[in-house]
Amino acid sequence: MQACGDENVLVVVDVQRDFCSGGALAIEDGDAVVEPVNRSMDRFRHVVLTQDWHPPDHRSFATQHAGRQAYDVVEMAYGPQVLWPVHCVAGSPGAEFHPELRVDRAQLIVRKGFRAGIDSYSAFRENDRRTVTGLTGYLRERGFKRVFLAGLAYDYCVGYSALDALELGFEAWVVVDACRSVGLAGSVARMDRMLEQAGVGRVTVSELAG
Ligand code: VGL
Ligand code: ZN
Repeated sequence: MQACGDENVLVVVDVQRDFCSGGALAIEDGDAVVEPVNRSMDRFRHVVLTQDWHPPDHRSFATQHAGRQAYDVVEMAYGPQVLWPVHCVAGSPGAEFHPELRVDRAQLIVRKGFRAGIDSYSAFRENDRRTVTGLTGYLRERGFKRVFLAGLAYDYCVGYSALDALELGFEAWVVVDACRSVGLAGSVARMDRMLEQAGVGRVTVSELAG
């Protein structure tokens, strides 16, 4: 799988302290993505990073819902929403990228989830499916055809970004060994199924030819 061409871009999703060990929404083995993500970046000429970036009163936080707990699901105006522990608060240490992530390779950093009322899993469109981040326009304007995705978490932000990439007219590939999952009930199997049905490709880091 050719990676280095000018039609290919690697989008590295949310490799931030709060999703790694000791973080507020620590993903099991989350730190383990840093090495394969850095190795993937070596294969690409073009890299974009995303950063989950929430106000302290974000509606995806369980603390904003009286009587609810983290990982409960509530109905929002735009549909069901998982409630998360407070995480990736804009400007806080937990929102920083993992210290070993090769941030210097990024040509663009996209922040998402900064509107208090809407969560954003996809790097392209927020959970209401109408509010856009601007990434589609950026990637189209730069002439990219193929979007590769890696990072955290496979079953949420990586997966929904891949589905959107495809729906918005790009080819989409997930670099599977450069991702880890949150792993709520059934979430990994559900995302596996959605990606397969949509036609998102799966590739490993070692299959990426630079
Ligand atoms: C994410 C839950 C809440 C992710 C972000 O990056 O997958 N998951 N915010
Ligand atoms: Zn978040």
